[in-house]
Amino acid sequence: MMFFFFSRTSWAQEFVPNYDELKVGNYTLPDPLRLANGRAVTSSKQWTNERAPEILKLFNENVYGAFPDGPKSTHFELLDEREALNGKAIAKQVRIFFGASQEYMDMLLFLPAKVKGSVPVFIGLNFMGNHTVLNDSWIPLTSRWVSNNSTYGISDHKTNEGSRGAQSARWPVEMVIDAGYGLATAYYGDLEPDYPDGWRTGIRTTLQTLTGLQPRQWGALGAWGWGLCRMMDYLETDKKVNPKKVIITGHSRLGKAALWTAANDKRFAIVVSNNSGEGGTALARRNYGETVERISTAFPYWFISTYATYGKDPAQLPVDQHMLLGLMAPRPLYVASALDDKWADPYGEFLSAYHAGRVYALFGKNGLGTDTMPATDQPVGDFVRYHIRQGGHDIKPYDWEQFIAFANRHFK
Ligand code: GTR
Repeated sequence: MMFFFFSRTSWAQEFVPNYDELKVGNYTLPDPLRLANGRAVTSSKQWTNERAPEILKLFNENVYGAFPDGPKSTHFELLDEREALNGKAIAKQVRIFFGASQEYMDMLLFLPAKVKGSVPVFIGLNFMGNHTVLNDSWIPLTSRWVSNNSTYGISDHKTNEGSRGAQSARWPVEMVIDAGYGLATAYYGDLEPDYPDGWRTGIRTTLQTLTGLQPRQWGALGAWGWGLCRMMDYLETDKKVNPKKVIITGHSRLGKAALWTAANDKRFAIVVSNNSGEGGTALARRNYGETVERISTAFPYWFISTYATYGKDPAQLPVDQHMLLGLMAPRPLYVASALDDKWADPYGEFLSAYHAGRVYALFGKNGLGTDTMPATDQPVGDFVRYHIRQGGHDIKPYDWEQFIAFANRHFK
């Protein structure tokens, strides 16, 4: 009894987030446009050849860990192909084998049935299994470990029929199809189950020989993101997909994973972060909502252990998140916040997007175009775009509408 009591009073109750803008504290951001040797970065060429690799390495060594290049997936099994959404879409289930191994992930891909030629595709991982994205009986239930969830009566880490479509509000498949886009998703638990010891059964362990990395050399965010690259390997082979027009998306922890993936893999043409917060788009040096100390204590396994050493003093971090966003340049980048999602520090997300604008400027591209936080539901910006919508930590149809309009604008 005593034991139980003690474990409950650990960090969870001690951490009191700051929600007072006046108490955020002063900070100086590291300069994205200055090389480690002190020289200024004045051209896009210098950025691409010198500064971007330097920054990528700093994130690798201090925050997320390694991001293995491959091996690319070349072995795919089409498990099912059928009409969906009353004939509006073609749905494919593709088993993607990692490199030459027998380990795999299962992708669910929707493509507009009526569009001729190849289409742009939104790609993103889901939290609860492919069967939770759309309520349709042909989508197999995931057999992997899932989080327990009292709403759906999941108590033994095994999913059930009752959870079909549980996440469909976050995945407006029909809206995406009607806009002429495809949608590719997979369960993040296919890569690594989301709990502290998940690495033991996830790809950080099972693919050790293939990646040449020890589990501790990367984190769960990297493992999840690496799966997005393997999905991309498949998309590059599907004639109905335009692989030059793939938009990488992610919500919350999966938004963090999407950003880290896009930083490493330039095949993703547009990058969309939804409510990704600390370790995603929010500036680490702002003490507002979740902090480096809190996230690296609550979810140490998402990162490498070095990250936690900055918990007490994030000013020592050689990077901040505006530099991660700079690594998206010159690709169009959308950063979405939500008004009641204070934990994610919406203003810190905005500022990060704002400061990434200097990198876009090197490419002659306009970023946000303002340093003033916009009003609710009033998106701003050009190549870097931002909105804060009303409501809480979630992905809403409003968010998707903006992402689709953004992709339309940049792909036309
Ligand atoms: C929270 C975590 C956030 C965010 C969120 C989510 O518990 O503190 O950083 O990742 O989970 O993924 O929904």
